[in-house]
Amino acid sequence: MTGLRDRLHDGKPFLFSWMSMAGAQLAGQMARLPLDGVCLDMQHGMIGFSDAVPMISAIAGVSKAPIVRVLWNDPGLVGQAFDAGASIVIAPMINSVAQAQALVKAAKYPPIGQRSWGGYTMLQVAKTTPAEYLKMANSTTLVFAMIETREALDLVDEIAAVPGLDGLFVGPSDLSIALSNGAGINKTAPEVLTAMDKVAAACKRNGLVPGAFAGTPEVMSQYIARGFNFLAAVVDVDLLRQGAEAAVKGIR
Ligand code: 3PY
Ligand code: MG
Repeated sequence: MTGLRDRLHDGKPFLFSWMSMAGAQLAGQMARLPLDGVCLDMQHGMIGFSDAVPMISAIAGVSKAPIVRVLWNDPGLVGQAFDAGASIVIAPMINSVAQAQALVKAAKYPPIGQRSWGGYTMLQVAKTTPAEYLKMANSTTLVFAMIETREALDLVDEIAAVPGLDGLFVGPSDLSIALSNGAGINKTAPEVLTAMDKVAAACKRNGLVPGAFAGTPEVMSQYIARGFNFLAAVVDVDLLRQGAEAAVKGIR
């Protein structure tokens, strides 16, 4: 998407919904919410590739950013998500410089990486020709490495310095499990917030966009206060439950 990179670098909160459920109709509705994009969670969600293709088109169809969190840092999956029209790919569990370099290699065309050419839906979504797409893709499609382990945290400055990476994305659930040695999930535990300061500083030093999964307004406002601006704000399943709870509150 043209303008997306500048929008993410302008520092203002870029808030998106997080989808676990499959369905193009549902994705179209989610894309109409007052948010900036929709992320398909293909790691822990119930969304396969043939589900994702029409969902991405439905999101792009209302000029919102289609984002995909891929199942794993696998070059095939990263290329496939971009070929299907994703504007942003988030890859889980990036724990070394080599893994971050492999991610960039899969996500960017030469001279930055080695993304393989092909795919038709990306051209339909971008409404452009192959020649134009090739010219603009390295700057209009963005790739985020997830920081969610102790190893990643220890190496966060080195990972952030990998050329071609556009941003870091904190997975606070996994990070809190790691930092508490498995004791629990706490997205705003003091050690998690301290770790997030380290991630935000690494982003700042390297010109990367700082992102994180938030999921609730309380968590989100704490992350925004720490400099994060690319944020998963709401989750489809939670919205349904919260809506139903609000609808019957006081009645039963
Ligand atoms: C995490 O918090 O670990 C994530 O991967 C985001 O859901
Ligand atoms: Mg995670």
